[in-house]
Amino acid sequence: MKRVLLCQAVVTLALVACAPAQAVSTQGQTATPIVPEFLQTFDSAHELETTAWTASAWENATRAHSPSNVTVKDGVLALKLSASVPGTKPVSAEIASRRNDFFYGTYRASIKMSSVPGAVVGWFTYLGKPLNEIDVEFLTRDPRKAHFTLHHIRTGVDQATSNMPFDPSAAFHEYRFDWYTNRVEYYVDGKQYATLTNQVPDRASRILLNHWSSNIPTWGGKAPTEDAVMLVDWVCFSSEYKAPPSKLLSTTVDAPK
Ligand SMILES: [Ca+2]
Repeated sequence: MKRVLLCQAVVTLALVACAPAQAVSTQGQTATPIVPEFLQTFDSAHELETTAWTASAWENATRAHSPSNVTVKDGVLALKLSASVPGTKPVSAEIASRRNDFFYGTYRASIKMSSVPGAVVGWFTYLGKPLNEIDVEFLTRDPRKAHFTLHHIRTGVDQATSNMPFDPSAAFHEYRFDWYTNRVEYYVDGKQYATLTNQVPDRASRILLNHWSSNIPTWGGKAPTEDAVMLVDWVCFSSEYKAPPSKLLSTTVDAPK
């Protein structure tokens, strides 16, 4: 009886405490380390959680990023690509996780895109040197097409595209990729759309989300002349491929005004 009570007390802290041991002997093998979970709901503060994220301020020859284009309101993260000003670089928005230990596991984000053409929507893992990157990208000028890409040392080592059966700017949807040692599986709202297997990234990385333009004719196209805002309701990572508990996710369905 005591044992049962103890288990009940512990279960709210650690759901696996009373479960049969799941560990298997890894003697003679290199065990993949369990990476701590990550769940950001943007619900507990009115500003970006700066212990978890950095708002990018870098710029290059073709675009800039402003931390002031990154805001949190009503439980939703907003990444604004500012209306283009002729003769200037597009002012974009990007956040990068401070943690850089994200590795094999499931990555999920609830995103509502802008209907304004000219933006690139990015949801990805990234390590610069050596290059390791797993992308989910959308171009708002061709809004229903998802671009799934792997970069490993070289850019674009594997890729696929899929057409979504809905308008991604009309509502939040869950965009997910599951990273394994030998493949990356892509899902939207729980439905699998693609599996990439060529040169799968093999280094721990950061998590990033961005909304940008570099006026690239063959990619995002000309920067928008009105503000374009990408919304993110929550982001999660689990090295055990678990979905976040639904009770922890907000019921946000509409964009804040
Ligand atoms: Ca939220």
